[in-house]
Amino acid sequence: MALAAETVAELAEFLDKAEMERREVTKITDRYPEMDWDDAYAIQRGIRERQQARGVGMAGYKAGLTSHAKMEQMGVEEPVFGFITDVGEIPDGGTIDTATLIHPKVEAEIAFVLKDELTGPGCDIDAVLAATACVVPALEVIDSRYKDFRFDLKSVIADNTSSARWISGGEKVPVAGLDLPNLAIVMEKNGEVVEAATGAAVLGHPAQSVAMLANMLARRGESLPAGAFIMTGGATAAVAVAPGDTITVKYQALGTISVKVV
Ligand code: 0L1
Ligand code: MG
Repeated sequence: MALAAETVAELAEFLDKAEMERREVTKITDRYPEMDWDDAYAIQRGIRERQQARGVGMAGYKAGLTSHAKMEQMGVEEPVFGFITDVGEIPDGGTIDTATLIHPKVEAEIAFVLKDELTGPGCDIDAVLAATACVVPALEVIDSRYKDFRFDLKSVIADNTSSARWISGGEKVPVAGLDLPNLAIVMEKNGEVVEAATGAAVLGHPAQSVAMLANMLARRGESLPAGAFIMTGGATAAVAVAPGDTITVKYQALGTISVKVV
């Protein structure tokens, strides 16, 4: 690690408060260009510990930057990961309250629920599918704390990969018989189609995202526990939303998620 423990704690407080006060900030590597990957994840962990200390529960994991195009754009070979919380959950049919957010965007995802623990290294798609209880459709609301979503990778990891809210709904479907790479997803905003994708947009197969997450956690001595809920990353691009919008996402074989924006 390149940063002192006090600096890591100070940056976790800075980003945690920016989220609570819905205040845009500039990317933290401007002030600390020497920050390394371990520092970035340590700051993210510091945010998680601050939230847990005020009673926020962890609801699961999220992978981000899981499309090859986005990884290439950012010059990385692996996705990034973060956490989602119980207070960030919005029910299907519920509302995204923009008064509590900075500049929200929504992206359609496929989520996995595990029945068995997954441990890396060497975790692969077959191991993920064997350990999966079901898949469910999900919608992530990202809301970078950085002004105009301007960041570099280390800054965004520290900022819990822009995590803000999440919605799950539709059907809980066992993986057997599902063709996840070819599963079609269509996002409508106010009745107009704005995004369309298939599951293959996520690393060729959404289970690959879970496998990579298990392998990345293994390097930190962690695993994905049985029962874990994992959002595998945006299959569609992220779409900006504003009060008055209605977002509906239709997932082949998995049902529909709808949310209103106020
Ligand atoms: O969930 C995501 O893919 C977001 C990762 C962070 C980058 C962003 O805010 O677009
Ligand atoms: Mg996402």
